[in-house]
Amino acid sequence: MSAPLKNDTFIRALLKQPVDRTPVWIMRQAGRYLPEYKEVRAQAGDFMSLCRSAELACEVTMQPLRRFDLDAAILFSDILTIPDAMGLGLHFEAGEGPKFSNPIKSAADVKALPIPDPNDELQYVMNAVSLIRKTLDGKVPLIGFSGSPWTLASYMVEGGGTKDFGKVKGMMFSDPTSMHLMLDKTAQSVTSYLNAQIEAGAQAVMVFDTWGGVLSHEKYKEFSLQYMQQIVDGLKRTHDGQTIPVTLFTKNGGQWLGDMADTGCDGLGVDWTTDLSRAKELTKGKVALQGNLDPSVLYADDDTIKAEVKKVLTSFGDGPGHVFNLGHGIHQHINPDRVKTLVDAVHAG
Ligand code: 1CP
Repeated sequence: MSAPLKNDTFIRALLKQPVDRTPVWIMRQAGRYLPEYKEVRAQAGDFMSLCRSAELACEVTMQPLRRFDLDAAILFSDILTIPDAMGLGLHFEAGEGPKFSNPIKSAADVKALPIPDPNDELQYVMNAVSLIRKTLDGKVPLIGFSGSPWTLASYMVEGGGTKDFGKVKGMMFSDPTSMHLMLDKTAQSVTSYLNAQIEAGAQAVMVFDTWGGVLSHEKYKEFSLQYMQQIVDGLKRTHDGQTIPVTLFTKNGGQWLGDMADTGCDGLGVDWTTDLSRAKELTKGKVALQGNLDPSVLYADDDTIKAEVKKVLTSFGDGPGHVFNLGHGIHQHINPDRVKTLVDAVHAG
């Protein structure tokens, strides 16, 4: 048996149970805005070496928890570990973000795609999860995560980041059969990967659908939501006698919050373009809500940050089911002192 949680407000809020203060964590809370992260990153040499070392991944996961009174830790890894394990050859070019040496170009490439074994090619992630969980010793819960099938497919077909999504949308329109096969294989891979993270010690899981919001209404349901539904249906929802909450997040997905709530997930991430009071109406009390401060508020002074935090808390209003977060990841040029202001303001209420 592992140590009981000393602070379970994050889990309770996701299960819509009462809490005595609103829990808070920050998307990308471990990362380049922290000087101590940059030091470890330099020591590791490259980004994937940092992810592959359980000790270093654990160290950078713990860094933001030493500075701020956060209510959850998130595994330090990346969503692109799955395509890497499928053989696409992930690497990071200086200042350019992620790139794949072997992107998906044809129906034959899709057919040949393997479904990775999480306890083989991705064992390094499970090792990091176990070590982080042990190191946390029940301080706060550990979040495991993955990308959504559509978001992973975008990187797999584009070969890296993109502005217009031309290649992946081109494949979606011209060869929907191959696109569905790729999404189905990816959904199977994500499901077994997240279940392995749960077995290794993740106490909640989150699916990042960063690019679902570039799709039309019809295509979102067919090519993104359907496969997140497949994942929600396939996840272990209890482990070690504890409920494992599942959160879905589609950036720019405000109009689909009602459909997302119907998947049977526990929580939904909301970006800053949708007011939380509106998100509550759309989801009719079916799920908890996580968000949704504009990350750029952190460029402002302390008084402005406190006022903007208050507005988010007020927009959620009364009742359980709110996890405070940014509406997307923290920017790399933010001063960490401003993050402390934010976290303390959330707890002050
Ligand atoms: O050089 C560096 O140090 C790399 C920067 C970096 C970091 C800190 C990358 C490369 N990934 C990460 C960590 C990471 N990525 C976490 C860690 C845990 C935490 O939150 O503290 C998480 C959850 C992710 C998830 C991730 N990676 C997403 C989904 C969430 C989101 O922010 O939208 C996406 C889209 C990625 C891809 C990716 N990996 C890295 C970069 C720079 C990117 C974005 C590339 C692009 O703009 O398309």
